[in-house]
Amino acid sequence: MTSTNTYDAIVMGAGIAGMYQLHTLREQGFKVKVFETGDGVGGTWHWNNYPGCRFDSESYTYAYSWSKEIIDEWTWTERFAPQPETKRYLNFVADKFDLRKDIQFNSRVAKATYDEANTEWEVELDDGSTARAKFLVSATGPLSAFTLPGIPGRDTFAGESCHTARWPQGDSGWKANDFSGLRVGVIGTGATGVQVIQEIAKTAKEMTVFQLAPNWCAPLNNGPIDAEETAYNREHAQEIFDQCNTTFGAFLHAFDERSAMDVSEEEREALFEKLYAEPGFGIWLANFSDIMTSPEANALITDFIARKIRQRVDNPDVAELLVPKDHGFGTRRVPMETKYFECYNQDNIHLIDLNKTPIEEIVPAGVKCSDKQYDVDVLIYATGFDAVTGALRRIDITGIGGEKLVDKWSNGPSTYLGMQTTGYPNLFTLVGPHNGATFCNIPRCIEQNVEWVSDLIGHMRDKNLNQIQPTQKAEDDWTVHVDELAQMTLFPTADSWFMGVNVNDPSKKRMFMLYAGGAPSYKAKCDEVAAQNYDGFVLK
Ligand code: NA7
Repeated sequence: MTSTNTYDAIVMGAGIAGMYQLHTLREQGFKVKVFETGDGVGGTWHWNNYPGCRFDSESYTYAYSWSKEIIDEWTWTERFAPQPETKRYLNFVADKFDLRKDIQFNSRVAKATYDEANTEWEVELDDGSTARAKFLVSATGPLSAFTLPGIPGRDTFAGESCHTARWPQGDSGWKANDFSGLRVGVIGTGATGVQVIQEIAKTAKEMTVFQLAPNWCAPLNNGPIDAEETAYNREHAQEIFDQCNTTFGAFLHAFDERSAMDVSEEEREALFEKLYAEPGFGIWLANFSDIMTSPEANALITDFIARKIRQRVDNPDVAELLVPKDHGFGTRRVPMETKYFECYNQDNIHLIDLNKTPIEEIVPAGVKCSDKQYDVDVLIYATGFDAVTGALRRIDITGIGGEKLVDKWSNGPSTYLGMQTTGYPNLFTLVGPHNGATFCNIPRCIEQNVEWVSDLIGHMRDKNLNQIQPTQKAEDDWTVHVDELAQMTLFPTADSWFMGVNVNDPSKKRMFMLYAGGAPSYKAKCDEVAAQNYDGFVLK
């Protein structure tokens, strides 16, 4: 671009949220432009193409619900679809609705500045080109800004290495998931590390896993979806989506209303066993309702999962390394696994406890820990993300009076509904900090976020309004409310990305980053605010 193009709305990011935001605003007759860093649509499912990457949500609950045509024409092959299938799905949607014509790829937004005089945002891309719009919508994803560890010597490694969120393309060898003959090192054992480790274990000559902290993993219990089930899911799609919209996390799984303490030991064990054998997040989200709020109830499921790990891992010393000791089950994100623990029964897979023998440096031949050096050919960083606020922190966003968003949020984010922050009018943060979509079967809540924002923008056009931002009081109250809800749960008892903790960025404030009130309450609150003429916002 040589001159500045002007739109009604600019959307940053062409993942699930950005694609739907583009579609809805365009349907309402707005002129919309999407800027996307990558060279294709799909966001998370575009970038995270490491081997073993797949859903933890039932595929047919993760899909878009807003088009019967999509539901009828798309076939999910597995209960928890692998990443290539999801990427194909999102490309299918982009083609079907001709989304690409309004998406500019390979275009990272570097700066966004609010022009008070014209009540417009000006965005500047990495190449220096600019564009303007009345509304700016961030659809940059809560887990898109990946972090590499600041281990000394990282750049000296002589073999090949990558972060899981930037897996290099290749037709053969390790890039195409064939690790035969190779010694592989993996750093990180979160949800991603677990998925990639269990996949690499199938072909690697040798794998060394460098673990800082184990997580409470549970079986995914994946399987194929046959034609009969596909037909059923299509026919009952609306019921399935409706059911999701009634549950805490907008999954099919709803908490068991009983307390874990109110049933006999036999009954409790029976439910735990049943959930452990069932597909998906049920063990976390269809469990007794107090496992996430009562330390006593949580201790019971924690003990159950610990017993499972000890049963599945042959070497008791290795099993102990895989049993978390510093947090209860479910207080961090539960990685879903398929024979993950059994990997450690293979002679060629080694688990290194970085708490006992920390990494001192990366050297050309591999990883040097305090006791010895591990030589590897390929080094995989499954070290996670600057979660929730990371993508926004990497854009130079300037609001009213020249204030920088990064400065405003230096002590942790503050928002109203997780949708807006005062001083940054007409900027909407889909799946932003303290937004209900952050702890959710994400497309279900993305649709809520997008539709709410689209309705609001439509309302402003109808009423001839130019500007919206929250009152300071609404923002302060929401921030307190989010914290109060979190304190009613056990999430704050664990260090995790939910709590804004990132070992690679100690500057981040420890603060609950999500919304713990559940998807239905969040939606009800957003609907109530809209019905009360956008109570808590100042419109002019
Ligand atoms: P996570 O869950 O943040 O996991 C990152 C992992 O990497 C975790 O085990 C970290 O240990 C480890 N890590 C991070 N930095 C280091 C260093 N410097 N040295 C050793 N180990 C390190 O990210 P994921 O990508 O697995 O999952 C992110 C989300 O994506 C997931 O929750 C899903 O919702 C999808 P730590 O835990 O900090 O001790």
